[in-house]
Amino acid sequence: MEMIDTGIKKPRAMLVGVCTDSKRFEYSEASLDELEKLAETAEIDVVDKFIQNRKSINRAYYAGKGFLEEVKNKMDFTDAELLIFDNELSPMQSRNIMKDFKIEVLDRTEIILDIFSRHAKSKESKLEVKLAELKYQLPRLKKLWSHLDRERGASGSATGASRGMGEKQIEVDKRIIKEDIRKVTHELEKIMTQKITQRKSRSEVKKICLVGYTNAGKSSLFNKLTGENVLVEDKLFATLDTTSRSIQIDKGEKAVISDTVGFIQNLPHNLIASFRATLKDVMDADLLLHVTDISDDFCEEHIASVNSVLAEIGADRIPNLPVFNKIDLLGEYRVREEIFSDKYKNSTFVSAATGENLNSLKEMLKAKINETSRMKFLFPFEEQKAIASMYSISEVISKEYSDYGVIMTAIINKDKLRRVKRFLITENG
Ligand SMILES: Nc1nc2c(ncn2[C@@H]2O[C@H](COP(=O)(O)OP(=O)(O)OP(=O)(O)O)[C@@H](O)[C@H]2O)c(=O)[nH]1
Ligand SMILES: [Mg+2]
Repeated sequence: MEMIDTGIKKPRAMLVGVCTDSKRFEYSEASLDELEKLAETAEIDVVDKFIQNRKSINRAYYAGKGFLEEVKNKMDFTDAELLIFDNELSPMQSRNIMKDFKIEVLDRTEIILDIFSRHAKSKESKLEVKLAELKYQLPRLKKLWSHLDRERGASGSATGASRGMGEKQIEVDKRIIKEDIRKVTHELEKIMTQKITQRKSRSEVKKICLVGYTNAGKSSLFNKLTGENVLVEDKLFATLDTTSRSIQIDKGEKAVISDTVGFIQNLPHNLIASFRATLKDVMDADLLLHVTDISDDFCEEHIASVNSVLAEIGADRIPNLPVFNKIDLLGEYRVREEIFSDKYKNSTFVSAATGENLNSLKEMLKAKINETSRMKFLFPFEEQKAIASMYSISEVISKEYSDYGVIMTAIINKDKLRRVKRFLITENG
């Protein structure tokens, strides 16, 4: 579809970040560049950006008051109406800045939520974004209604018996939002249940999932591996909905591979929690392909951010193959490839753009996918030794108690299976 210029002016914004560790100044700069890219994806014009070096975060304003005054002057001078912070602001901080500097304020989380709501296509991801938005709003209602109390302020009842109008309105709104959260959560639970039923019916097929930092090239690799044509864009969070396709791994043997939402540093906790249905595909995978843009100077920080989200959703124990993408952009930094191949076990270096080394990636996939399996075991309670041994011979994903014994789901190497095979209840648990 062709973009039509509606003539609507994009909001003009300035960006600010705070650096509390001077050794990490370059990283703060990279983070602010990333915020600029996020803002552009959210259709905002970035006029200028600033970083303040300070010992610690200002509790009331996040950045220093004097620094913000200077920025406010620059905003007036350039007709910028929006100030965007590179971190999540507390409800109090954003309220104070709006009130005392008379400017519109947004934070990193709100920009990410805005992009997510623009890019959500399926019923599932739309509900997930809605849930994250509601959870973000709940503690921030005061921002919208405190003016009612300020207006009435002086005329307030001296008996102290009545609360301000704003206060009452907040109570009403809180109730509405909580009710909405309940409804959306219920809808998502239904989707989760459907997913679990669907999964059972195709559980004999191995599942591979592409994970990684946003813009790393996951969708590009997905297309190369499957011959599909999912959306690839030089934008952050181009993919929000999971796409799965079956691929041929070996003669006659098939696996399902999924392309899914990317991660970013400081991904709001609420957003991750709200994306449980989408991230279920990651949690259920037998093998993760962790895709990283090796041409980015901060790619190791990206790997750490992705790993921390994986840990948060309990997917950090799933076998994981590092895939370094965009080697065509390395130029004189080709040496990075050598350093990383020593540092990251089983890593592959590819270019989804030129197709370089994609065959090695397929070979690696073939070798790895059959090495381990996700299986379910039932141990009678008296088999304490066997239960304990599971932690050394496999990656235990879950452990539950039932009337018959301990049920464990674990990812286990084929050659270790012999020792606990008699407790096996299902393959691909
Ligand atoms: N030069 C080069 N560019 C690449 C390569 N792989 C992907 N790209 C570009 O990188 C950008 C992001 O690619 P995507 O495949 O959309 O990345 P993604 O990881 O799916 O991103 P999100 O869905 O936003 O998380 C696009 O502009 C791609 O054309 C590569 O190997 N080399
Ligand atoms: Mg993508």
